[in-house]
Amino acid sequence: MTFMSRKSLFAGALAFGAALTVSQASAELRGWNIHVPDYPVSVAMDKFTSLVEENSGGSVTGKTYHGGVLGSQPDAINQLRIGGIDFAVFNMGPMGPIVPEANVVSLPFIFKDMDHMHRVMDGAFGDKMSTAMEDKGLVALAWYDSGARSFYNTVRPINTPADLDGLKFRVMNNELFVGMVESLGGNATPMAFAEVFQSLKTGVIDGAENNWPSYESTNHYEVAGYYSGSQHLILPECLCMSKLSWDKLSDGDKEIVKAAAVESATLQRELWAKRAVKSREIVEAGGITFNEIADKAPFQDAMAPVYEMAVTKTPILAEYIADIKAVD
Ligand code: GTR
Repeated sequence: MTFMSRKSLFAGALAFGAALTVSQASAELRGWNIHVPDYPVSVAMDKFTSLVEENSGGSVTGKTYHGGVLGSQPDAINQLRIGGIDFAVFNMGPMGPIVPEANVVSLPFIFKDMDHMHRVMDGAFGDKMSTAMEDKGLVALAWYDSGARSFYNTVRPINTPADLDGLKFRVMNNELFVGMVESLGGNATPMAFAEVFQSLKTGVIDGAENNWPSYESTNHYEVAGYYSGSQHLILPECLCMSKLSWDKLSDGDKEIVKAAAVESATLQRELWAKRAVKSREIVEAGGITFNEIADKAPFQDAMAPVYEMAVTKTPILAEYIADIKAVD
């Protein structure tokens, strides 16, 4: 064999190797996640991909890109719909602009508590929501937890709606949340999650709202030390797959993916419960001022225009609200 032919053989082998890598890489499902790698959502998503890989004997593989490196949630929802990313865990709050039916879970105080939310989402209502999402290209595989969201800010404790007066709060991308803050007398600005820390620090906003784990994992507690237990939103999160990616799977692989998602949700809920306690301890040790809100009725009463706005825009929500209320 001449030097030349050995060289071309080597080049051929390299090209073959590269082609393999490319095709393997394109077969790997890409997952979007906004959270840091040790967050309950992130650990559960890693469990999901490892179960899928193991149970499919490696025919389906996936990797989750944590920390929001693939962009903000509103962009990622659109990316998922067109197959730019294959799976993701989305908070249902910013889902409303794409799936109007999803706005029902973004109605403040719609769920009595976390257990009630689980009973609703794990029952027939969850299936109804999945159907609405599938019509928009999103296959809901399982429901994750994200606790209850409360207001926090840099200025003062909130005990009554009047305490929001003159304060500017970041909200997630959904006009219902703008309505929610404005109905309480505050100002609201939709903003990407990743921008909140800097905006709190520089005074672009005075506050935001979130659950204990996100308040802690983002370090927002270091710059906005008044956390008031309004618990106005209990939002489920969805482990979703792009319908385009889902439709490419064999029936057997679909079953494997679905089962892995459900198993990962069980883990996520366990991790969530522990992290909520731990995060609260961390922020309290970090010196935040927490107050319970003794009387939540004025906050709840102020939400009437938000419910009205939602139902006027999407009349079927009247039925969905009744569905949720009918679950004990
Ligand atoms: C978190 C949630 C994220 C994101 C974030 C936010 O609690 O898990 O998906 O929605 O809140 O406020 O944007």
